[in-house]
Amino acid sequence: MLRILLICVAHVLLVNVLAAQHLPIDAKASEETKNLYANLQRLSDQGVMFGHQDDLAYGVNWKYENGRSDVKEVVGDYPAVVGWDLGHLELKSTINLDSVPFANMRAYVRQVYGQGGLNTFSWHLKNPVDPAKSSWDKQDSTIQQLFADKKAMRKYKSWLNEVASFMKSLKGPNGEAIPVVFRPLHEHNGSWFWWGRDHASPEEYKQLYRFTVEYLRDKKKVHNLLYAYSPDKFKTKEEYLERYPGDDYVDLIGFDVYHRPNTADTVDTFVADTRRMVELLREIGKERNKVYAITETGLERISQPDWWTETLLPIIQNSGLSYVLLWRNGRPDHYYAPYPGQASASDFKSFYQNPGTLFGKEVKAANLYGPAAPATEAKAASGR
Ligand code: BMA
Repeated sequence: MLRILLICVAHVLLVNVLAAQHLPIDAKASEETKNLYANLQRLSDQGVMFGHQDDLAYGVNWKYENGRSDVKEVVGDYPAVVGWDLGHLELKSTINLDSVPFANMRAYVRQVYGQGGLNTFSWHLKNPVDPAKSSWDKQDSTIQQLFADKKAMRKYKSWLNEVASFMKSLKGPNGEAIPVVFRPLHEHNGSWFWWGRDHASPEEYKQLYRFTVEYLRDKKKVHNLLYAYSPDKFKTKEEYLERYPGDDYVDLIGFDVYHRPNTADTVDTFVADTRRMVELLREIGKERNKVYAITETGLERISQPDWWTETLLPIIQNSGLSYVLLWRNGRPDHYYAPYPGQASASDFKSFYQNPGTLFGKEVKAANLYGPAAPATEAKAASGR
């Protein structure tokens, strides 16, 4: 009797340990990738990492100057997360669709990793059925044609081969593959990309997402990726999950949402609507044991000087989000993070100081790629 009881207790303990351990969908994920995934989960209890697209590559009025970052020039610290885009890698171009040289990108990824931060990748790829056309091609039935047309499929596979070699070429100081978040086929519940809602059925989208994961993971044996699923804004859980490829294909769930003030979208409605989406995401994340994030956001040109503490902070505070990524500082009329002298710079400093936000120094202290230790106070450890 006692023996049976002990076996039962041991079983319960084992099940709990396994459930608590967050494992990526790739059973062969590298050690650092597994560590990263468990640490993302752990760190999300302590604060939300701040991210910025192309942060090290350029900012408002500068380009490709080593060590620079608009964020750092305002708060004295790099973002915790930096986003990159692989668009045009598929064409074997040496620069991406926003002119970032892929050779530089590789070096920036290494820099972020060396600083203990996280890299994420989106991919504004061309249309493999009609490669002259961009991501923004609105041709109906592209996915269906892709699977029906051998030539188009060969093209898509050759593009994935480029992605696979690029991802494998990301190496840390000891030759280890740098783990990154890959967020393919994003904003698919909008219809502005060829993989979008009006151009494909839910099943077709899922088929393409699954194919993409399986090709990179199983065929090309890329083992340093965490996969993100990230539609645009949504209203209900059902809508969010309509095109979800399944728990075996997704590590991180997120969504993209931009603040575009107009008469219908005041600060209050934007905060309330977005917070609601975050709450739905939190529920889905808990149910499916997935890390969750706001994968793109921002107010273009940050015309509201207190946007950081009055709009973004109430959305992300005590949310369990892993990170929030602001879009790129592309041009003086198209930027989403402040730079010195920008109207929201001083408010951004308060946002930085808030205990709920995590930047470069804090993630460095959290050791994202090391064995997942029990929760520690990242803020305290970083000395901020
Ligand atoms: C959009 C804009 C474009 C850019 C694209 C891909 O939101 O920033 O200028 O080319 O993202 O990065």
